[in-house]
Amino acid sequence: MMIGRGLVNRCAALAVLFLAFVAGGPARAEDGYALWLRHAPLEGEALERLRRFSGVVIEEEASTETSRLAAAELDRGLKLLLGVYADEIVVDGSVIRLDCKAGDGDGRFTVASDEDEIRISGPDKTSCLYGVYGLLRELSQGKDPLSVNLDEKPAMPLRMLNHWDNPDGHVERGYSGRSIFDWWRLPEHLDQRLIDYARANASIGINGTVVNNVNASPLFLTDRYIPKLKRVADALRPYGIKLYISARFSAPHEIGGLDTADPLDPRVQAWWKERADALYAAIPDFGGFLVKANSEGQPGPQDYGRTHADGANMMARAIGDRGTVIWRAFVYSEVDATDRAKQAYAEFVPLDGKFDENVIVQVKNGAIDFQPREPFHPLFGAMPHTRLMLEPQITKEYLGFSTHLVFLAPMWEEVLRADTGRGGTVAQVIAPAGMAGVANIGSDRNWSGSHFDQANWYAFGRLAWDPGLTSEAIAREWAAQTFSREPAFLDAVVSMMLASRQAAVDYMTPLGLTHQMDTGHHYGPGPWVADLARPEWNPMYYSRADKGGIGFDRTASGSNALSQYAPSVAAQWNDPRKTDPEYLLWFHHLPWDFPMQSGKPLWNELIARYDHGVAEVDRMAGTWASLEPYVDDQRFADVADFLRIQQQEARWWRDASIAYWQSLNGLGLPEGTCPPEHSLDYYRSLTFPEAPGN
Ligand code: BDP
Repeated sequence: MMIGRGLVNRCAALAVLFLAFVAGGPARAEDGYALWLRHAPLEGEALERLRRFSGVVIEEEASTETSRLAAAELDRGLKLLLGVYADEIVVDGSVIRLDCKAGDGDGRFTVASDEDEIRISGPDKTSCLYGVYGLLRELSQGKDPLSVNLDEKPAMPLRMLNHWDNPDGHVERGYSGRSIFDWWRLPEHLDQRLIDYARANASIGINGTVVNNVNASPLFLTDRYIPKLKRVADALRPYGIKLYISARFSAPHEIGGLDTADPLDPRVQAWWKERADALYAAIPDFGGFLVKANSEGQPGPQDYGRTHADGANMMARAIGDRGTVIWRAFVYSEVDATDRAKQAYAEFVPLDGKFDENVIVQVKNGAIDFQPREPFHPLFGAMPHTRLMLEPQITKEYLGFSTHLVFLAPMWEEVLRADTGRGGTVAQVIAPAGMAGVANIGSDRNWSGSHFDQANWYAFGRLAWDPGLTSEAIAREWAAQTFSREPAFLDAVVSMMLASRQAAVDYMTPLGLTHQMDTGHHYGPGPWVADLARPEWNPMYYSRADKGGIGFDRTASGSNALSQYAPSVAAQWNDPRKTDPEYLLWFHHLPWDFPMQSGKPLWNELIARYDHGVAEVDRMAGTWASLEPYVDDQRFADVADFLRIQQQEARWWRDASIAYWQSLNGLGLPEGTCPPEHSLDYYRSLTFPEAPGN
């Protein structure tokens, strides 16, 4: 024990604590860069318990680059948790032992504690990495080191981020600055941020990343980009993360000198094989290609009269057993007039069983597009001979960008737990493949644009590792690591986070309404938009609102999208009187006076929902205001500012929507209801040319 040092430090600690007490809040300024890995110093009993440990020991034979990294992470985390006591050496103290093998498996690990040591073990290179992060997660929440016992393995093999980042640094649907991938300075310069990105991802079990936009530039397939990609892949590898790229289907034609990209043309096949070989020569563990084909104007096999399976298999054969082709099912046609919600199912179900083994089909959570609430996509369960992966959107394109506080875990939990009626829940259907989240990460100092959007990145990784976790558990562990371990803080902030998603649904698109966002940027209300080139780009297409009623009839009397679900699932949504109100207008077109289960007419219920959303946001702002003593100044103020924006904009959503529905139905407002603040013309006149991410 270094007594002199210890004494000085102890006084310093007392002084800091005293100051903090007097000031009524933590003294440290924080900007959010450290994410949930900030490991704020422990206090009291938790600190005393951790101080018994004298160090980290790696078993010699288990020493790989990754386990050395894991040891360094642990050392760093412990130092932060011990705060001013970090340099004290406890003679004969207990140790934390890392004892993992060098296998290439799924990264399962155990953490076992007794009086003498904490032992982290497992069969794989990544076991100790995941074990270290698992232990630090517990310690950071103030748990007793001697009672940490974990035995974990990931629920699914692929836990990926999809970055919609363009080579020039613009991030499509990005609300947190520019891309973190600096292709201009690569390969010579690799930003430290990429290492911190890898650490953050590894800490929540993410093991793959697609570094460029699904609306892909062919540049990523050129020789010039290979060294750049290699530099990034080399940096991510020790953290157990594989690099993938989005591949542009027409690349053989655009950059390969061929006059076609037809997947059945041998020259095209040879081109892809040569490109795959070049990538694998530089990056032996290259993950593979993600492909958006024949969707929203992107090229694809249908341009040559071929199917999605023809296209996917051709690329999968170029890669062989070295990697995976992930083919997106987000398709809807320019010419097909059927309900957009039906089109992916119609195109993909007939191809079930026709995809090669190393192809995965990636399906968004719902059949339309990352809306605040959608029923689960009917493809889940409907392709039993194809590996399906779930694609949720972490970046909040349709949920108020990074300025609205919306915790997305409840939405994903809802989807993962949905029973497909065809052999299991969505979580069970995707278990052989995985989850890919559209990233919300950018160059902003706090990574995600807002402090609370970090929770969505975190929750995505945690749910992909273990879809059985509850939103509440995830919110609690995230908030304890990110802000404060105080139970009173946690109770308040967790309940605020859990209510936030329903609040957004209610002030934006209550009762199963969908896609009412304004054109292009998708920020704010635009329910009146009806003049865009393609019908399914217009909010009016989705609301079907007129004088007589509102909602999209997807039963047998309408588009019959309902028939794409298993009969047992469809049955619960068939009768509007029995349909869960959250999905009511998704499946039914109903008169404004339709009697709701609540006893209110639909019109009154709709207004009550908007009001509920607005009131919830006010409540969130009030909760946050009461938490000032627990949060450092900068982050407290950042969140408070954004909540003020959200309060105004929840009202804007409510008022603009009500004003528009009134212009159609001519109905008055129920007694005691506040009228919209402005005229409909005012709401329609608002434009936002500077909106980010477009
Ligand atoms: C939509 C986005 C668009 C994406 C598309 C996709 O507005 O930017 O390219 O999804 O997922 O929601 O491909």
